[in-house]
Amino acid sequence: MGLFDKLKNLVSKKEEIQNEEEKETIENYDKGLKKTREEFVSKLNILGIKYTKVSEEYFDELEETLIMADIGVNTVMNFMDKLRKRVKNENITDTKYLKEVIVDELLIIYVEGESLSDKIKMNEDGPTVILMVGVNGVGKTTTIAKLAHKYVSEGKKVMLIAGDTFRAGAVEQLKIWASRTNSLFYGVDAIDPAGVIYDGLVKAKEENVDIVLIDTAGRLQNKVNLMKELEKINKVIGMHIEGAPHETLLVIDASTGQNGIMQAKAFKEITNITGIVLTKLDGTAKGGIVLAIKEEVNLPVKFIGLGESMNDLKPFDIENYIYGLFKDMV
Ligand SMILES: Nc1nc2c(ncn2[C@@H]2O[C@H](COP(=O)(O)OP(=O)(O)OP(=O)(O)O)[C@@H](O)[C@H]2O)c(=O)[nH]1
Ligand SMILES: [Mg+2]
Repeated sequence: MGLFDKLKNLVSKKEEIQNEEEKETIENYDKGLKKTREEFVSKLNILGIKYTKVSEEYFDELEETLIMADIGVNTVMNFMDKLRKRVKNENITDTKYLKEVIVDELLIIYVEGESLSDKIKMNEDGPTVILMVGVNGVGKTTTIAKLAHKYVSEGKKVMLIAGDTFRAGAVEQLKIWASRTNSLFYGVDAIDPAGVIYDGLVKAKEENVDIVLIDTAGRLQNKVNLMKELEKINKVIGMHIEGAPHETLLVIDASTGQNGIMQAKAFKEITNITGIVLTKLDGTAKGGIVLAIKEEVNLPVKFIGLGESMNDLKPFDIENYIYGLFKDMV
């Protein structure tokens, strides 16, 4: 069975799902990826009407469309090479059929790197520590709130630690989120985030917390300073809980496109990032960035932000993503 047939099966399978929770998740993906889908699929359809036969002009415009969806220039180049080869080898002349090949190849980009785990690493004996990093305004604090909401509703005891001691109001903002999500909170207005985290973890252990979410300040003006600060933070965390932090999640705003890719590359150099949270997918047509992260940064996307409400953060799932992106094509 070709991948495009798999897509058709996937779409009908998703549309039949009865389980309330799964249904909600799929609706979320559907809504959250609407802008990308409409932009990308409608362009692809228009292209197919404009050119019924495969030609150089078709390839040029297709390349442009893919780049506009922020799939990433390198990814697009490799992709176009593969596509040209298939067109030649399989004697494809019809753009209607090529559209299926395009979806096929986009899926292959993902299926190929399947070894990357998108699951959160949980600590079996003691608190699981998740450190949230990223430049300012990308959505770190709200993502922490969404994760707290998720874990609390799963019956876990959650604590938020305000490691962002840099921005005025950041501690108070996290405190409000802690109370809204029924989480414990630790934070003081201090100069040294590592010190605050140290004290917070003492309290987390006393309280037998299951999950600790640590907020940090978003600064990348000075790479050396940030590296030193994160080193210090990591050392403090590791001193308290062996093997922690269990996850260091880099938050990226999807609407920043290639800039987000640059941030991922920079952060990867200065600390051990274990996964990406891609926020604000709902507000952008640049949803192709998921594929670019995979190819160009080689880090797993663990969660995606599909809106502003507490339920709008979802574990990244390739099937749901593909459904959200291509459901109108079948
Ligand atoms: N539409 C949408 N908005 C989001 C999403 N995630 C975060 N936001 C919004 O992005 C804005 C910034 O979010 P914050 O969580 O404050 O970002 P931050 O990284 O903590 O920012 P600093 O603390 O200033 O570094 C807020 O208005 C959020 O509601 C998302 O998935 N979708
Ligand atoms: Mg913040």
